[in-house]
Amino acid sequence: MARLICLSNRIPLGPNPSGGLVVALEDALTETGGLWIGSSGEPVEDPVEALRPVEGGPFARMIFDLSPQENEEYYAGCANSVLWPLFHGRTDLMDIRSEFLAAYKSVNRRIARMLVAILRPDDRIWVHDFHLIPLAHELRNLGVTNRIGFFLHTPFPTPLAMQALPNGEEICFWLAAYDLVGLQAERDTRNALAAMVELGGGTELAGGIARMGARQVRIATFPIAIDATEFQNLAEVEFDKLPPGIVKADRRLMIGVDRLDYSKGVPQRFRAFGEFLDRHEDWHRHVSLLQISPPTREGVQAYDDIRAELEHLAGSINGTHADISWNPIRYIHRAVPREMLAGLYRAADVALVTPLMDGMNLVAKEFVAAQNPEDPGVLILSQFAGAAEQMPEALIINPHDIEQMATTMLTALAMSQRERIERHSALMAGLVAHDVHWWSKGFLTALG
Ligand code: GDG
Repeated sequence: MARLICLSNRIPLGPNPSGGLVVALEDALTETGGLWIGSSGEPVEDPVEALRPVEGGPFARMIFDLSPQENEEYYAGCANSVLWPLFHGRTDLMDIRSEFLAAYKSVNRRIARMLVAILRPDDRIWVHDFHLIPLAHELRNLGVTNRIGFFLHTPFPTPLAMQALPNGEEICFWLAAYDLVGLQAERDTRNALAAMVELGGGTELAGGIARMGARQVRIATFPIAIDATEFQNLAEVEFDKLPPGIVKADRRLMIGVDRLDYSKGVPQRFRAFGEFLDRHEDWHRHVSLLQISPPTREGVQAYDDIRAELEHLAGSINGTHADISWNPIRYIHRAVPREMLAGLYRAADVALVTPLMDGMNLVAKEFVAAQNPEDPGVLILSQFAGAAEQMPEALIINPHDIEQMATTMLTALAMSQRERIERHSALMAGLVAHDVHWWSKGFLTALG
């Protein structure tokens, strides 16, 4: 069986790496004697130009280092301050600098050189996410003819938004160097195909194939997923271990779980909860919102801004409504262990998943999987999460419409048990049928 090589910006480290992608790829990597390659995450001066093996673990891993300058310009700069905002509809936050775009190319070129040194002719290569879009193009330049697939974890912008990037057409050209490009949702696949034609000057052929010059690439939707059964079992066990006081007979719990990122719509969610409390005094002391937002990308201005905004909003809503026995919002700017998270999802009556733009959003799927099927909670889900295409039985909202979100909070809290069960069982059936193993198998089969 041909060896599978996965590449991502960060590699899951530690003796027992965890996380959704590891679950998705572990089988394929171990079965094929495969390999996962990524950056060490610790910048070093004058990094050597060679992949270094990581000891132990269930499958082989190799890492490379970035220099502090590469980390600044390629990772914090191009990836986090240009491509992430662009791909999430925040062109206003893009910090376009020629040195960022140059570092993006040169780092991808360096990774390609290091990969070629260990590559076998029949290896299949699976590249993950926006940090590494040019990689296949750089590999082709070095004469690599292996099958190469790419999966984008974020949304794909419209061709109009792509014009905000000085080298928008180059992105299309880079994508054409892959054999297969996978996207999270149909909307993204439509955008990517449109960009290949409108910006890249390519031609769309039948079956989602784009032709650019001598190359043809298939562009298709592969919605990422979770191991729903495993998560359901975890939540059932962990619910019983929650500290006392989380579940209260006379108080309902709403939960939000998001990396602290401006794409996640948490300020809008807080405002909607404030509006709900303004409207419904009868719910005071009977509902609270637990928001878990571990920090990411600290030091990038837009992330410092969103943190300050959330602290201000939570303080202001609590200041207006709290009393000595009730705080409406508990805002936790720290990561909680995965096990506890599973228990908390199960304890919650309502999940607020309200991103302004999101590739998929796995929190929505985890919340549904964690519920007690006989007395499940209700998922409120943004129409702009890729997950909305697969989860129509959630209460779908527009996160820009604060009034609608406040109204939907009441709908969720007042929903009959029968309706909750009906919606949940339809959602859960979808999660079990289309789990993370279905996702990775689907992509790898299509890659061939
Ligand atoms: C990107 C795309 C796409 C969160 N807080 C804690 C914690 N988490 C875990 C969640 C979930 C994961 O992090 C977040 O996944 P999401 O999918 O919601 O969002 P991103 O991090 O933005 O991921 C996204 C995803 O890639 C996969 O393709 O769905 O659209 O943006 O698993 O549970 N985990 C722990 N403590 C926390 O405090 N342990």
